[in-house]
Amino acid sequence: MEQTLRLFWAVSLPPAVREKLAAVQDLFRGLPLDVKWVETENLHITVRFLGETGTHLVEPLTAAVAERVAETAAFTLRLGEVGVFPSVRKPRVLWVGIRNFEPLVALNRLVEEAVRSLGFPPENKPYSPHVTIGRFRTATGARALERTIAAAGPQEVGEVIVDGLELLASRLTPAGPVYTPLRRVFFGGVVGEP
Ligand code: 3AM
Repeated sequence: MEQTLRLFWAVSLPPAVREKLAAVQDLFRGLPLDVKWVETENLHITVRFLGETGTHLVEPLTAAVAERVAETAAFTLRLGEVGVFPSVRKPRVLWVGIRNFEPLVALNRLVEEAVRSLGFPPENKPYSPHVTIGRFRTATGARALERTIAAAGPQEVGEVIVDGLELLASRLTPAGPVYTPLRRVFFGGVVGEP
């Protein structure tokens, strides 16, 4: 049987931005929430989740994405407000949003084309760019969460210059996911070490 890996494409975040996102998590740490905080080193922007994928597809996926982003220019993202999916009353995911998300939506479209060309089924929900900072197990503390988000307002998380994306393997463990970068694809189409 061929080995499979749980793959996704993501934009990585520089350490300084991840530290600032950890400070955003700290605003919520004192609340009675039933939440699993994303580890600082794991903070990222998902571009496209692929799921369990045969290892023979790593190279074709990399090549297909490199071809699609050959004409993409580097862009700068501004991170900011804090929000909750699907709603603050039924919290599942605590996220930090991206104010100028258009370039990420365009990038997602290119990656979508690339993965579809290799036979992956279409993503069944619209792409919504964000950084997940916490995952709720239950809705405990939803009211305190709502108040804290309103009081916190937009956060100064800084800017992220995006000049490429990474193919990551996610291994699920009882302690949380472990992400391993497999390939880095730079805009312009160059493939490098992650
Ligand atoms: O960092 P976020 O939360 O945006 O939610 C998962 C995470 O994205 C998402 O892929 C990223 C790495 O695990 N993900 C996990 N399972 C998924 C699925 N079945 C999924 N996205 C879409 N469909």
